[in-house]
Amino acid sequence: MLTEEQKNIYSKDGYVILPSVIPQNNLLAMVNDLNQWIEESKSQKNNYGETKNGKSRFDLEEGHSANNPKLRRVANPTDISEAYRNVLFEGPAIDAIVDLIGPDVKFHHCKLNIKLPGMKTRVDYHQDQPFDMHTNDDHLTLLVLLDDMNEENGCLKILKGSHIGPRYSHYEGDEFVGKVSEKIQEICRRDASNIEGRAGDICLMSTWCLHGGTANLSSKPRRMLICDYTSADNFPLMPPIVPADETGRIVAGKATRKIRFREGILELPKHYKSDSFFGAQGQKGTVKDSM
Ligand SMILES: O=C(O)CCC(=O)C(=O)O
Repeated sequence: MLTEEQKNIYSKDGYVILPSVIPQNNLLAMVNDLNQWIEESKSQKNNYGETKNGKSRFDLEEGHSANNPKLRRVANPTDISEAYRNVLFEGPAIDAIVDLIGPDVKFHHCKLNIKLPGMKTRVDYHQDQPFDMHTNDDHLTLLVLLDDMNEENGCLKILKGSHIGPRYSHYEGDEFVGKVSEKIQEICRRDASNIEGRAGDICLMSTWCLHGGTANLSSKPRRMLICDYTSADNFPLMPPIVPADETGRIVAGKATRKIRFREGILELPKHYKSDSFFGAQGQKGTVKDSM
């Protein structure tokens, strides 16, 4: 499905954007479920909904209310929605992933990041693998745009080529803060490229890419689905931070008992207490959410 040029872009930059990959009916079904979850959140004051590790599934930004809903994250929508399973376990996005880390591919976990107009949620620069260390680097993050996304509504930003290294610490002293140091953040804020596109586009990004995103300053929503996959011979070095019912599910090819290792030194994260990584990064949620 990917051209040689697109594969080369992924190798060189650490990510590639593919336009119009998600069929319109799948996109609409996902957006409908999400609209319903936003509607349901209006009757809630604190984070709510159970996930596999006892954390809340629905994570609310500080100041959330019925009139001004601020649902910022839904953990593993595949646990509760067929619409999301239909896109993340089969179909064209999986075909594209197979071209980069296949033929045998495993699902790890997924989440929705939501930036509605007026919300403050931002994402400080980080790499994804330090949250879920694995035995090798055939590990990527699929981003599915559920809305048109650009600088104004808080698009994702990626530092080109940062997947090549170094592997940055996401600690401040002994505390796992889920972001890189201020010095590296500054470089990212200066040099990172905008990931802009239309609803239904996807971006495939190495889990070593430095990336983040500013708040939505526009009157349009910015909702994005984020999903991690690995090659089948890539094994987690720790229990997932956001475990899904289907973590480890083979979505292409076949399973293996053989583990492929990389060389080098990795720094394991700590499982943060808050319901989502926004708490670990120091952004306030509702009172129930311990930081
Ligand atoms: O939502 C965004 O703008 C960035 C999301 C992200 O980087 C993440 O959740 O890992």
